[in-house]
Amino acid sequence: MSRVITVGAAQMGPIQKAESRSSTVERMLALMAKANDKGCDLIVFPELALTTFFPRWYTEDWGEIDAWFETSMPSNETQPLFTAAREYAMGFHLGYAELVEEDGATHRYNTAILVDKAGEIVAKYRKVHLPGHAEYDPKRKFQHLEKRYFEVGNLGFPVWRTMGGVMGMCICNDRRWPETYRVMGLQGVEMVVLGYNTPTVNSESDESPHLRMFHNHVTMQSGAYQNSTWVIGVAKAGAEDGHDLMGGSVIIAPTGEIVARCRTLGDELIVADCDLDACNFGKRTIFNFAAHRRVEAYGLITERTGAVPPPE
Ligand code: CDT
Repeated sequence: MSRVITVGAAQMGPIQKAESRSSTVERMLALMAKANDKGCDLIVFPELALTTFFPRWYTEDWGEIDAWFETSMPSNETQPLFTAAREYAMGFHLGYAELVEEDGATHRYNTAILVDKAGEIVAKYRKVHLPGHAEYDPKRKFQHLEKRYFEVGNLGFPVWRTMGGVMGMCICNDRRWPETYRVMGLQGVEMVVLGYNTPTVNSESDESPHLRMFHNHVTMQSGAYQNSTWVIGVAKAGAEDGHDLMGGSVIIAPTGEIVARCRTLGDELIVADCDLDACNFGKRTIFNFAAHRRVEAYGLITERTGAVPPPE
């Protein structure tokens, strides 16, 4: 018996600083309507899908920054997404900046949620691997201030049994780290959904856009193959106020193969029928963790953060 989830990867074109939340949500609703026409069970939106990628701008004015954050989910502006999910019986994944009062303090996270077909939030993830820097860096072509505006996520990498399978989430830079997928792989993950905002050029080097796209895909394809899981990677793409973000959104099978890929830098939906039972072969054979992993040799992975080469 197959367990097919029809997934729509909803790449979004640029969101300019001046674009309102409600205009962005209108664009997302149009993508949801398309996904419904194509029979999708789940639609995946990018990281920070409701706003421009604001960590590229430095400010010391937290009031200015907090305007990019959501203090409730759903909110008046995002409620239509939840209503559409219920109407279409289609789950969705959404990335957004979360401002929350917890344990008597204010916290800011780069967050993603999974909403089920009934329009209920069933899972929340907060980004663990925050890239960039915390202070203004005059040497960079542009800033990447995630370490300034967000705290490191405090929820780990859980998985959830929902949408008929074992689902996991991560966000953008997390996709480059093998630990991200392996922690979820050890919980039997069958589909990892993630969004990204990745500049087309490197702010610190002249790495080619082609190489950056290769790294985008090779990391997600390895994560999929080495854990025998589907990976859905969805970009916010195009030029946001003159800053180019790469596209290249993909749906990746548990074999590591790309089965669908976006071709534009705009709002674009790609769809694939993802059979969760296609994860079984890899999990039973070459990546049968119980049979083949050697934890006695992996201690450094959790004991050490930075690389320490042997003495000369
Ligand atoms: N949003 C995000 O995590 N972007 C990073 C860019 C890193 S460059 C400092 C990424 O890994 O794609």
